[in-house]
Amino acid sequence: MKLSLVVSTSDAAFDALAFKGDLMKGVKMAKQIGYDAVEIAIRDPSTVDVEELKELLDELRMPVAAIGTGQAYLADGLSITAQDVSIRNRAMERLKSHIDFASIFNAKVIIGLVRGKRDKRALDEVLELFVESLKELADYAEKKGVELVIEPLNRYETDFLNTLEEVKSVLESLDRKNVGILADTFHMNIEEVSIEESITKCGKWIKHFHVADSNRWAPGAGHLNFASILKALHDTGYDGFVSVECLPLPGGSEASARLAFKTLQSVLKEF
Ligand code: LER
Ligand code: MN
Repeated sequence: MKLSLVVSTSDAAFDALAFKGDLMKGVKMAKQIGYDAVEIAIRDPSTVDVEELKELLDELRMPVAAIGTGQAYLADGLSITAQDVSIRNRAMERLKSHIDFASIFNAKVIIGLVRGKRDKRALDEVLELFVESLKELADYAEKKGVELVIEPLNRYETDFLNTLEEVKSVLESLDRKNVGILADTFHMNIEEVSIEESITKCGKWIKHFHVADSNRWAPGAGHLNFASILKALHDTGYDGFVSVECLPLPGGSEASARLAFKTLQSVLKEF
């Protein structure tokens, strides 16, 4: 397993990002601390200078673990389950542009907040829209060699697909090989009965992993047991990135990214 740090383009609305504001600065800082890769949260790929970014990443030999898409929902209100078909279509177009972007960097694309909310609609009705949209995106991504990861989110951020098991059952019926689960310790700490048992049960579907401590501060600043969580993940055969997505706490962006790195590295060296 390798360590990645979430960095963001300058117009980030989501605040659980260690390096919000200056993408290039964030990438350089991640490299300097010792991270193996970055994950980039992007509202709209058309706002990013791809050439400049690619040049820097090539120079630093930093791969891109994944592309986050939640800002398309938070800042622009786009959702792939929106009742309004024009919003849904715009969400699909935006995510296809995220997939195009990801294909350049050999990165996965995250479907988290951009799935939207039920907002009092029947679960079946919303899941039907979700599956229809997801199949279209998975087929588009397949042609580009890109994998999608669905992130179970806690109940305070969305009102469907909150647990790993719920996402797993959607994926079992989807019949698409390039879609998996993104498990995030912050959300699991709220929603799962046992973080370790859920990881073990859904292990074969986990294709990406986010870490923050219980308070969404850097790993090491709360009360999650990363030794047993990462051991459970390791035992599933997972060999992907462990990506730090935390608030810039304690001590700001750099201090929190350093603490996260130190905490996780000391756990991972045992495997
Ligand atoms: C994103 O990865 C996440 O964890 C959410 O809480 C917000 O998008
Ligand atoms: Mn996350």
